[in-house]
This record gives sequence, C-alpha cells and structure tokens, in this order.
Amino acid sequence: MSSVCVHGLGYIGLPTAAMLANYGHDVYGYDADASVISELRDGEVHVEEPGLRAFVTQAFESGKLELVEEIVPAKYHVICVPTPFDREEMTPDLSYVRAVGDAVSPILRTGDTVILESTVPPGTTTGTLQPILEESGLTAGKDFALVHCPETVLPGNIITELRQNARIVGGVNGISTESAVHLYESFVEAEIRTTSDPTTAEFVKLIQNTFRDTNIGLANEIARLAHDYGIDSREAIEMANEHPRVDILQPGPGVGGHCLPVDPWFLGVDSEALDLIATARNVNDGMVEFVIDLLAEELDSLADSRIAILGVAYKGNVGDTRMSPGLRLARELQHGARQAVPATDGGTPGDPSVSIHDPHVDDPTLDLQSLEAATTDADAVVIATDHDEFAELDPDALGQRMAQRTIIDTKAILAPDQWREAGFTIRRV
Ligand code: SAJ
Repeated sequence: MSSVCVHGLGYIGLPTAAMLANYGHDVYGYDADASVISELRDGEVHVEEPGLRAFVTQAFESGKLELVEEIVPAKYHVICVPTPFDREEMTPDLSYVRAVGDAVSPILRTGDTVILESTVPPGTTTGTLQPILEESGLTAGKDFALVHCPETVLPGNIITELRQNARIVGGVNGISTESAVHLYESFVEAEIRTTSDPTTAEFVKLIQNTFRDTNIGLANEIARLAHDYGIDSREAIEMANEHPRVDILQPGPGVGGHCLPVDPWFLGVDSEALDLIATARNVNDGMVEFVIDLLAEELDSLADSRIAILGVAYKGNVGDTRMSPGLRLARELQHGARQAVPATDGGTPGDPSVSIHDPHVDDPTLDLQSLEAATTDADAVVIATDHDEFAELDPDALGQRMAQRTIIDTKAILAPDQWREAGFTIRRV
C-alpha cells in the first residue's frame, strides 16, 4: 500500500481518493478551493452521485483518507483538476494543471510517480506538466515516473465504473507506466492497457468522448431528417440497430455535461483536421433550435405562450446542470418575459414565458418551481431530461393543469399512445 496525494476533490478526485483509501492506501485529499475542504470536514459531500456519501464516509472512518490544506509529499500524486475550454479562443485553460505542477515540483522526491487524470489536449503531460515538474531538478522517466491515465467514469455510475472500466495508462517510459499500473491494479477489476506514451493516452480519452458525441450528432441529424420525411426517428433508429454492425445512439435536445460538448474541441488545439467532429458538435448544439421549431409548429403563437421545461440537469437522474440542453432551451426561449434562468442578454418583450422544474437540481440561482407550479396554465411542456420521475407523469393530471395539451418529449420517455388517448399532441425528437 502506498501514500497517495489526490489533487482536486471534484467529480473524479473525490471518488478516486475514497476508492484508494477504501483499498488501503494512505490518501491525502487536497483541493485548492478551501471551501471544498471545509465542507467535507463538516460532513457535506458536494458532489451528487449515488452511493458517494457512504463511500466517502467509509474512507474517513477507516482513517485512510485525510484532508490536507497544503499538499504533502507522497509516493503517488494523482491529478484530477478541471481543464475548462474557451470555445471562442479554441484554447484550453491548463492553469489548474500548471498550479499542481508548481506545487508538486518543490516536494517531488526520487521514486515518486505523478499521474495526470484530467482530460487535456494531446501533448499536455509531456509538453506542459513535465517541464514544470523537472524544475525540481529531477528528470521524468529517470528520477520520477510521469504518466497520463484518463478517467472514464460515467456520472451516475462513478463508483462502479472506477472499479470496472478498463484503464489506459501511458507513461513517459516503461518504468513510469509500470508504477502507475501497480497503483490502479490495487482497485481496478478490469483490464489495464498501456500505451506507448502519455500523448496517445490523452488522445484515446478524447476520441472516446468524440466517438460518442459524433454518434449522437448522427442520431440528431437523423431525427431532423426523419422529421422532414414525417416519420418517427426512434422507430427508424431502433430498426436500423437490428443490423449487427449498426449502433446509432439516441437523439435528444442536445448534448450536455462537462465532457462530450467540450472534449472534441481539445483535438483541434494543435490540428486543423477537425471537420466531421466539429460538424457533429454544431449539429448537437443546434438541437435546441430544432426543439423550438417543434414548439412553433404546435403553438398558434410561440411568443405569447407559456412553456414549462421539465429537466434542466444535463442528463437523467443527475443534478448537474453544466451545459445542460434544458437550460439552453430556457435561455433561448425567454429572452425577455420572465427570467427563470439568468439571461445572457437583455431580451425582448413578447418572448414566451418559461418555467422550469427539476427534482434533481438544487440551485438557488435558478427560479426552479414545483411540477405543479411550473405546468399550471402551460401551453406546452417540454421534457428535456430523462429523469425517472418524468417517465411516470400522469397525462390526465398534467393535462387538467395545462392551458392546452401539447408535450414535446425530446428524450422519448413517454408512451405516445397513452398521451394521445389523454388528448395530448405529443411530438418526439
Ligand atoms: N446523450 C444523448 N444521446 C445518447 C446518449 C447521451 O443525447 O444516446 C446525451 C445525454 O443526454 C447528455 C450527454 O449526451 O446530455 C452526455 O451524457 P453521457 O451519459 O453520454 O456522458 P457523460 O458526459 O455523462 O460522460 C461521458 C462518458 N463518456 C463516454 O461514454 C465515452 C464517460 O464515460 C466519461 O468518463 C465522461 O464523459 C468524462 O468524464 O469524460
């Protein structure tokens, strides 16, 4: 068992720190945001994730997970910090990675291993992190091990996937790779694959998320095509997927979260070859407009309507609203009238009134309403997230509250016949 300092206690760092501790390592959890440490000390788990609270509590109670205000020397440094992306400038913000490098460099010892898990543009581990760490006077691959090992866990299933997903480990040399494999072997039940270098491992992570985003882009384009041909995209995709080598994902109101809408752009940082990938990104971002078109097709006057959006989390059964299609839809619809979400511009009078409801989201900056309040007198309801609660909506109860019975089910979670029988006009993406 080893000493491990985990840098960054967010969606990935916190479960990783708890996992390592629960498998017997001596873990020091550090976060540059002091409020994260103090909340955790007060027993607050700031990441909404099934089972995480109990998992973190177990780690604390075992005495194997200690929170630290300053980073400490350790055999392993595992870096799980955010790497935001500026879409306008096409530049990644690597300041958090650099800051960890600056902090680790003075305490780095011969024999230590530094692992970068954050998603980064190809070349970051060797091009950005390595020179900072070598300011210590030590050399990567010779005196200390340096590795990229991307995280691949799915929000909503993080603890299971930390153990069960295959890991990709790419060190600057064989000894580096071996050292990281040794750490992951202590809790990963799946295969641990190694790449020739850290840049390949970085690239692999990006093309995994790009594959999913581009595939969803295809599904979304199919949905628009199906609309023009007057057929149901879901039925067509389900039938197409009967072919043994076809596996089209599901269309929807767009792609949210902090990974899929962002990671493909990292591939374009040092390459001009982004073409299909960029197009798919733009198709996915354009789905909000498509949903608005569907509303406009069903409502006499979109501008004078009341629209209730159900689901502002970025996907089903999570509380995370980062880059959520539901919020984007709300913003696009309600440039003026009544601000359920802070507007990005001043807006104009005459836009539809929008109310939002999400049983999983707790965000005081949003004007979230109860299901009843959000849907009362609504001219249309848009299901923007596939929360389990929404699949169980009662058409009669909802219809009685609404001004007219129109529902846009962007995630195809409702049974259309049942809703039609209740007098609804139902449209799906
Ligand atoms: N979505 C669709 N159609 C689909 C599937 C998803 O529109 O058929 C939408 C979702 O509604 C959501 C968005 O895509 O808005 C992203 O959701 P997701 O569940 O596909 O993925 P994330 O962002 O929660 O997690 C992804 C995962 N990557 C892959 O599956 C390749 C996860 O394994 C990664 O660890 C994570 O990104 C990450 O951290 O990079």
